Amino acid sequence: MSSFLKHVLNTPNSGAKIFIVEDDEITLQMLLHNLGKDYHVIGCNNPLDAIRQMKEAQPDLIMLDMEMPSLSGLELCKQIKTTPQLETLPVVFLTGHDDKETQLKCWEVGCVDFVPKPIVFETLNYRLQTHIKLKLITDRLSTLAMLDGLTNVYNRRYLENYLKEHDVQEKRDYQVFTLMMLDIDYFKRYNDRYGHQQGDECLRSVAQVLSKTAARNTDFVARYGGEEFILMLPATDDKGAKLVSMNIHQALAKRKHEHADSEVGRVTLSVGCVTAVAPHAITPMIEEADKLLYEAKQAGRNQTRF
Ligand code: GH3
Ligand code: MG
Ligand code: MG
Ligand code: MG
Ligand code: MG
Repeated sequence: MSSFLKHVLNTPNSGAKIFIVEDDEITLQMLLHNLGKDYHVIGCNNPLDAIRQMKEAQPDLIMLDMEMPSLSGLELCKQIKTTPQLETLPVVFLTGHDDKETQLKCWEVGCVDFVPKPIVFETLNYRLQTHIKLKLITDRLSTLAMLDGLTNVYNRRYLENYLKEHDVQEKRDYQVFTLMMLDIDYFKRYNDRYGHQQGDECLRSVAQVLSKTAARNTDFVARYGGEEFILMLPATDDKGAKLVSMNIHQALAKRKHEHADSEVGRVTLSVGCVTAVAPHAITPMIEEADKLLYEAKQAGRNQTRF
């Protein structure tokens, strides 16, 4: 088992954040007081404003009172389960009713647990710990599943999902968009001369250069294959693309990675760059970028073809 998973399983609460929606002020104060010792707790007595506050707070777990006059806990839970930033969060209901019908309604709207009132804090704490641990482990695993283990940029799986999402007709972007495919020059020779470990180091360094250069928060870098990367630059036109390309070549040159078996004596990149005016699908842009990358190689490497 990874040390992270062990750490989560053996830590009583990990300072997790709990968001409570409860219209009864006395119950809310009691919850804040009792859970506040072990968790970072946020209380909200207005269910109509809860979604907005939750999005801002990004909690690890949500507790909902069932009976609230302005908006019932069940309705609020349905809203949570259809809000992209919140839908995967564990929801625990608090209710004075523990009959079968009420319980079934709670499960049906997607809760992970159900706590009858009056609240028994000793057992509530154990339940919360279990749900929070599962949530933290799930978060960690989903992050790991989309990152490349060597370079820490997004992996091929993440990229494929992004394409699947984006290439559907109704989701196509209506803004200008730039995509680059980048490939390290003579990397086989690099490995042959400097060894595989230094080759790995070089890959990490190139990935870092790309991440630092494409620094807008909508930009992203993915490792496409062995020594090939893809750069996604939404809302970037051909002028912007030229600038980013120049910055990448310059930033890599600054790192002065020696490569005695290449023409210029240091590690360089060849790049194929495509800018699309909307609407566009991305998959054909990758094919186009691949062709341009091939041209860049043919033309002598260490350059970008647009
Ligand atoms: P070109 O300039 O035409 O791109 O030539 P190249 O040698 O870079 O291209 P080629 O496709 O012939 O070789 C790619 C090399 O990348 C071969 C492979 O050993 C190396 N490589 C792929 N993945 C990794 C990795 O994870 N670590 C290391 N160290 N090397 C890798
Ligand atoms: Mg109530
Ligand atoms: Mg090649
Ligand atoms: Mg190469
Ligand atoms: Mg290659």
